[in-house]
Amino acid sequence: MATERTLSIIKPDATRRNLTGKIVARFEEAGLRVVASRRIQLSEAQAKAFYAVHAERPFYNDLVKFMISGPVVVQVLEGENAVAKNREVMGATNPANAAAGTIRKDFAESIEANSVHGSDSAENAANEIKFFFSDLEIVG
Ligand code: RTP
Ligand code: MG
Repeated sequence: MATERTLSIIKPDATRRNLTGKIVARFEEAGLRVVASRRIQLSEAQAKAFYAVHAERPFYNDLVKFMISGPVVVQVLEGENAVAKNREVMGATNPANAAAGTIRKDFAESIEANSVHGSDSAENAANEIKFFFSDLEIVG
């Protein structure tokens, strides 16, 4: 399996509770490396654009509001099988269904305030990484 990159977001519920370091440690312990990182406040337009694939879903407006409710940490994670590995470490979308030892099981507040985002395919990862970072900002 070749080295892969994925886009991770530490969401506002987690930055608010000062969990950034604890969450990054989970990724690092799983063999993923942070090769780009920035703490930002998303604008409404940015959040809407980032989640455009969910525009028709009933939770879209609430999700956008939540994602702009505080700072987020956007990161590129690199490693073997990074997309799948990251999602394994994150756990299921709804913390009630997340496996023991996953980030969402241990930290998420609800299905919406679920602490982390991770790209769901290599193709989406490439687009999501481009959304936030230029090539020069990613140092592997
Ligand atoms: P993510 O994109 O954040 O990594 O999460 P995911 O793939 O596990 O979940 P997805 O279906 O892509 O949904 C994106 C985010 O929308 C919020 N959500 N709320 N209220 C609801 O029923 C609901 N369902 C999803 C969550 O914040 C989810 O992570
Ligand atoms: Mg998703």
